Amino acid sequence: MKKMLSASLMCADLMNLEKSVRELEKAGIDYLHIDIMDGSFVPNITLGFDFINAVKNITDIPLDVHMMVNEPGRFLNAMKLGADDILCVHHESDIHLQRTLAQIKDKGIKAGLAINPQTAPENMRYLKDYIDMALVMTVSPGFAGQKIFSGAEFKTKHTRELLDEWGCENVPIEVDGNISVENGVKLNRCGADIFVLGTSSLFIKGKDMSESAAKFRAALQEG
Ligand code: S6P
Ligand code: MG
Repeated sequence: MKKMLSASLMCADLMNLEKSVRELEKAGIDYLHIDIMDGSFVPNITLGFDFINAVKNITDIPLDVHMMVNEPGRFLNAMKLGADDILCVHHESDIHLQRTLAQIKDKGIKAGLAINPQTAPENMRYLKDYIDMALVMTVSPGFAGQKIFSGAEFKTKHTRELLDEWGCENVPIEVDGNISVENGVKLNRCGADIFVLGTSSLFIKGKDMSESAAKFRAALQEG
């Protein structure tokens, strides 16, 4: 599977967002990762639906929306997303997850299913026909700048094995949280496909984003 980079916009300079998006286009970033929080599912509030729609209007880079909100199904009509975009909801956030994932797919958007560090990947089994991407959280969600959790590598590997066993060889695994070059290389070996890049590797003061992205890609290739 093609390895892809997703830039976490909550880590960008929000006062100069369009400039950052142009730099990310130049850097050949595959997705723009947009974290939506509600202050309840996670103890923080970041970006919102108007932000998503505004970004959508200024770039062709596909969006990778990470919903960290309770009952995300309430908000599916608030976002203008298309066939290349991913809308990812959390296993822990919705007791009618099957319905929510089916509704996302019915809208022609790619559906992602995210699991927190403590959630076993086996929980995705009966929803396997409704997911286009599995997001393995490598930190407890809510904040940038955290430390990767100790089970991240084993869990990524286990998730890959299960997806393959279920016939989901084409479903990519995204990893999100403290994806430094070093952690990215390790998780790549465990079967991760999409890497969310934030403060650990891409949004670093004084560093050129094209150079950082190229360095990350080269490290993945070297293995
Ligand atoms: C956090 C959110 C993430 C962060 C990203 C930041 O809950 O879901 O997408 O924005 O992890 O990256 P870093 O390198 O600061 O951990
Ligand atoms: Mg995220």
